[in-house]
Amino acid sequence: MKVRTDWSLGEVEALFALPFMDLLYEAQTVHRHFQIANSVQVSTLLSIKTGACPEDCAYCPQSVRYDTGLETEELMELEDVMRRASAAQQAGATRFCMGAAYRSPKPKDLRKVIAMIRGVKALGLETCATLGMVSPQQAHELKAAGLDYYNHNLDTSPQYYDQIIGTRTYQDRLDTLQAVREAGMNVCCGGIVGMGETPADRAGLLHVLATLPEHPQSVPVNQLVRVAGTPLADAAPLDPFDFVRTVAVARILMPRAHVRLSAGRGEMSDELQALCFLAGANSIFYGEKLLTTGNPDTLHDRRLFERLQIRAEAPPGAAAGPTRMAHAATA
Ligand code: SAM
Ligand code: DTB
Ligand code: SF4
Repeated sequence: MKVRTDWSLGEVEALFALPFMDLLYEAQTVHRHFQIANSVQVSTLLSIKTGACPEDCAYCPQSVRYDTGLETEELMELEDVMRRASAAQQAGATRFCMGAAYRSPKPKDLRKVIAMIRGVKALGLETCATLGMVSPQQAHELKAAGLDYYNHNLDTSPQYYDQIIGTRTYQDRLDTLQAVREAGMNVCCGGIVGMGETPADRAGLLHVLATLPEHPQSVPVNQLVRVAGTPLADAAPLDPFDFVRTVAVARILMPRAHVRLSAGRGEMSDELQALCFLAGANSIFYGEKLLTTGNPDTLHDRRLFERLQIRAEAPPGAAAGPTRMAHAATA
């Protein structure tokens, strides 16, 4: 088994076309070769700047163009972010991801975010940020501040992209990913399923991700959270097995990546989540809120890990051994 970046679209489509059980068997086989079985990485999200975003992403409650009733919030103060990061760490998260509803960060905002990154990093957490488009210069500044991961999603296939976003191009996104990669940061890049795309679009998205010059280190697979007021509020629900298929194909194509079961867990049964773990998902967002929408309650997640005998992945550099997730009421 080797890691490839030369997948053809036909090969990706053929994986999607496999009988469900054959696909899961192959995904779990790849998983056990490249990843630690029964271990799931735990990240916590915080929206450090909420709403009033000038972009028009059709799925997003934070776009200024849609009336979703969301309360907008200016960039948070450093001390508040630090309090939330400490709470997330106490609760067992090993990575803290700060999200801001920007098209791209302005210099004065970037300076403040950089102070947050330094602070969170000093706690011993892995740091992640998602701030929209960044230039090569900004990517270098973020790297110098100690940012471990930058999240920037492609969201869907190149073909379907225009139906979802009009204010920035696919190439803009690829340029940001290149800037992040060349600055030496880990890339966190995935997409959303359940936006009315076809199976060919899901294959198209994973094909682009798996043929980047280097695979993203993290691949979030989000299920659309349908938010009232957004253009996708009434999108037809996805067949849950198609969600699982997407996770499984991501695992097979990008064997070393952490595949994250991201948005949408709140609407998934425990059994469906277990199938996603079997398909190769090995990261989740833990904490009762994503950015603006809900996530499963932490007690429920801890119980789920116990019931499935899943361990929370130890932070990098920590002594080997099982880690436990604690109560995250304040995270
Ligand atoms: N503004 C920045 C950007 O777009 O890159 C960072 C924040 S943005 C909210 C991060 C990601 O969240 C988006 O790329 C999208 O994949 C995901 N997302 C946003 N709204 C979502 C929804 N309703 N359901 C699922 N995923 C969503
Ligand atoms: C990602 O792929 N999913 C997260 C994270 N990256 C930033 C965001 C999910 C947002 C879901 C909608 C919301 O809570 O606003
Ligand atoms: Fe803005 Fe990001 Fe939401 Fe798009 S996904 S509207 S860029 S916050």
